[in-house]
Amino acid sequence: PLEALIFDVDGTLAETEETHRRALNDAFAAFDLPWSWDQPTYRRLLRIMGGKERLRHFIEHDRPEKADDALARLDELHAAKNRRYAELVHEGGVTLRPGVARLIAEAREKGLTLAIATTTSQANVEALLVKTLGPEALGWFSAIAAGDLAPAKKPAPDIFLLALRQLGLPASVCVVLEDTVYGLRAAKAAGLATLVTPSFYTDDQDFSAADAVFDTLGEPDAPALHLAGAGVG
Ligand code: XBP
Repeated sequence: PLEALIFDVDGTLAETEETHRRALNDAFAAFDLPWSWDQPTYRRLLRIMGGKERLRHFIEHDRPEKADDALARLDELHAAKNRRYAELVHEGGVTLRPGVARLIAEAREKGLTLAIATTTSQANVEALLVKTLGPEALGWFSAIAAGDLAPAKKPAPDIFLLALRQLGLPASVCVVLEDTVYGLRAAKAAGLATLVTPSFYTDDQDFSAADAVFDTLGEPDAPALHLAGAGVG
């Protein structure tokens, strides 16, 4: 029987990657780096999971101007990007994807356990949950496996195995919600059933290994539907 839902964060709970990209570009400017990542560049770099790993890959492989300066300040640069990301989330720049809030509410009503397994940092996860679901939401998740708690990032299974250890549950009673093929591979390698909702940057990926693929977890927000239904026509 199903006992727990394990959520990925970026792209699954919310379309956060454009906010990460904006925060990165703002951090580049703040560090006097004459770089700007456009959407095609970011799509290419998203193959590398983890913000810091992605930055390092860009610096070492693309060799942009001021590469060595940036490499020496990589930790600082990534921390500045995450501070900016938290600010943008706090300003309301990110909303949950359709159906996410409803699924979380229904899961709680049914007594299911909730968990998170993500490549992004704990601070980024908390900023998103607090802003979109309220401060009490932090207490709804029995496990938050995030960022560097697992040194090997997705597609390695480590972050999901960590979430399972924190929950004290076997993979057989959990379902993962993911949006990337790297997350799907990681979850599958941990022995977990996986439902995929492709996102803005991942809708061209191969999800044939998924147990289910849905466009979204639910219908567009009820108020919008209601407004459309009550249209002046
Ligand atoms: C997605 C990622 C993250 C974000 C940026 O992780 O790879 O790196 O793009 O966040 P997931 P950080 O889908 O597992 O949530 O800069 O904090 O890594």
